[in-house]
Amino acid sequence: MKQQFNKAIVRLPGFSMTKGLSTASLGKPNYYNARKQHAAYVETLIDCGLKVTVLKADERFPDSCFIEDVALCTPHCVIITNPGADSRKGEVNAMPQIMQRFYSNIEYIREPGTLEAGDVMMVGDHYFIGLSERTNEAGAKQLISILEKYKMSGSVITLEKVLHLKTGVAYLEDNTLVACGEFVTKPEFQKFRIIEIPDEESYAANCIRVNDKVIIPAGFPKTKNIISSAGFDVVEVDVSEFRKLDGGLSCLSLRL
Ligand code: CIR
Repeated sequence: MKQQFNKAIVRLPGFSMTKGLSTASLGKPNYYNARKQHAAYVETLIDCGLKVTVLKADERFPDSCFIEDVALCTPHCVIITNPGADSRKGEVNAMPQIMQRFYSNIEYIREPGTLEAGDVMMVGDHYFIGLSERTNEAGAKQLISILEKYKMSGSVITLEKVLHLKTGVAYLEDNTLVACGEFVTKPEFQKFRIIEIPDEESYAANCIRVNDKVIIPAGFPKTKNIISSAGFDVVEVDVSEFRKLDGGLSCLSLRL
């Protein structure tokens, strides 16, 4: 069954975003441009039919606009994560109160488990969990038991090069994956139709299917072409300021 979303939750970036974690070597993000880009991102989600809850910026946590990492939304429960990055651990404290508006079942990943939901890709009621520098085996194991409690399932994928699983792969529904680099040849993914993103546009592999549209980052013409030619309705959003912090399109929202 195709996943339909009707809500999204985002958190505005704060001035402190300039101190966010980064390996990108693309310079510091410009806060004012980031706010403009974020507003356009929210508009795009609204155009895709979502009701968007916009949380205020939390200056204590420079990476807190990447809200996808701190909660995994499933149709049956939400799992509040325990980020692997020390500077991000405190981001989760605000989440139970926010999520109780949307969920009656709230679960938690606890120490020694760490997990960031950018490492989790939903395919129907199965969840692929990337083992990364941020998500460890204990975290993945806890997540799998929680999923099983709600009659869902999970399995792990080991990452070699990228920050998060969804940095390099996205599920577009219809048995179709967008994948780049190490994910193109993963045995676990061979049962899917794989749309391969060329290495020079690898950033665009982090895209999201939201109802009838596929949202991709602006500035990646080959990706736009490839995904459109595969039959999807593609919309572009400029998230270049967030790219400077290794953040992709998916990281900026929780979709439920
Ligand atoms: C971080 O390193 O945690 C942030 N600067 C970027 C997080 C991006 N999130 C994601 O890929 N899911």
